[in-house]
Amino acid sequence: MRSTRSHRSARPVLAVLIAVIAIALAMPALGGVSAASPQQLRELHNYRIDGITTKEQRTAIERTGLSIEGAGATYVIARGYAREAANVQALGFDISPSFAPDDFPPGYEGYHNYAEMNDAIAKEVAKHPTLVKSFSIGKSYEGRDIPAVLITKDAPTYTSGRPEVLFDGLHHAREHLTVETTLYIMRLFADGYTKKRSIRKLVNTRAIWIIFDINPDGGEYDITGDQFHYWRKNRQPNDPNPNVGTDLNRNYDYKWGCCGGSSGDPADETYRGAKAFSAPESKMLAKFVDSRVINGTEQITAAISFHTFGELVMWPYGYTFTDVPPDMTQEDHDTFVKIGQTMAQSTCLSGDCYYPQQMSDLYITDGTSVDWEYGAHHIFAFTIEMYGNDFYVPDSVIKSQTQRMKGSVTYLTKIANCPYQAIGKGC
Ligand code: 0X9
Ligand code: ZN
Repeated sequence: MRSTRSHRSARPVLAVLIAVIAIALAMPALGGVSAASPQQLRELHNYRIDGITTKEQRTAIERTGLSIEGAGATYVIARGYAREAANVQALGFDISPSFAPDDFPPGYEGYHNYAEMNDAIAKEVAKHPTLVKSFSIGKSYEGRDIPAVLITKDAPTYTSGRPEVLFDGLHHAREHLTVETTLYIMRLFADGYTKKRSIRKLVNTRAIWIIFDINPDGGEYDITGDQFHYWRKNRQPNDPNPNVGTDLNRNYDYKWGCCGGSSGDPADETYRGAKAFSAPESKMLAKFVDSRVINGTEQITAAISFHTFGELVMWPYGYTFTDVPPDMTQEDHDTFVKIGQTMAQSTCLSGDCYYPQQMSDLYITDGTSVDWEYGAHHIFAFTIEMYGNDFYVPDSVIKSQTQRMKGSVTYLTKIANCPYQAIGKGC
């Protein structure tokens, strides 16, 4: 089935121009991005084309220049350039990006790569179809779905009416332990429903949203090849600058780039992007949170964004050293501190406890998800920096270190009906 890529005829300038316009128009369907970047145009990609059953169809695909690498009963996997994919689409075929699975090395096999994470989610939905509903909040830059679940007692039909919480993982590609944590949270609530009364009560009375992996392109890139890449950002090009990636946790539209807590240089690890929400991944998370505003009220009242490492429980703001700036009330600050301290206390393992502090006590950041969630939506949102003295902790610690989050997760979910109860006040 493998074809050669040796003979290609030169195209007249006009035909190339038309092809580039066609690709730009086709890219949203193919890659979930608004236009093909010059870098994308130069790179080879894998595609899946569905509804392919005949030799005539396969021949038509090969004639566009795409190279068929393998075929199933009703589909083919092909490799080639975006312009060729656009030609296939123009012929009316059902073409989408396809990703070769990458995997964790020995000692880390217990971690889930993107495909394994999706399988784990699908399995949990199959196990508990009335409690767990899975969906995608949108596409990453490279076109991967950003998977999410809703967990509540009647998830498939739930629309609103219960206090809601949000847990997210993998803003930073190399922080793989956070995907394990979001998967753990899913099982904690879904599998715990029949086993533990306190969990059942939470699932019956709260709506729990989990966004497992907000940076799937970065996460997969980080595990390609035979060594970890220490990758942090997403995989969005910054043409014509050759450096790839935006730090998703500097790209949110709250005090974006305000305060020296991010970089304007694409070469830097904390590059904030060309503008707020220039990265599709942060934009999709925000769009999802925005979508939970119902009759003018944000339904999500509390959230945790998981990162590694440092064993910290942190509250907003990151953009200023001031504890109670004009865009925070004293009451909210006191509530943040109390919840943060309580969550930190619940993490103690052999006398080792996470440390509670304001985000800026670590360093100033601007454009973080948590600043945006509180600043724009008044969500009691926390950053938790999990266990580790490196990003790549062996899979032997996954169980104990994800379970260590149980107290924080259940406490925050419990008080989501009125977070001010943490300081003895009502709502
Ligand atoms: O810098 C970040 O985005 C987070 N740390 S990490 O090592 N996971 O990259 C911290 C975000 C919280 N904000 C502040 N500490 N200011
Ligand atoms: Zn991080």
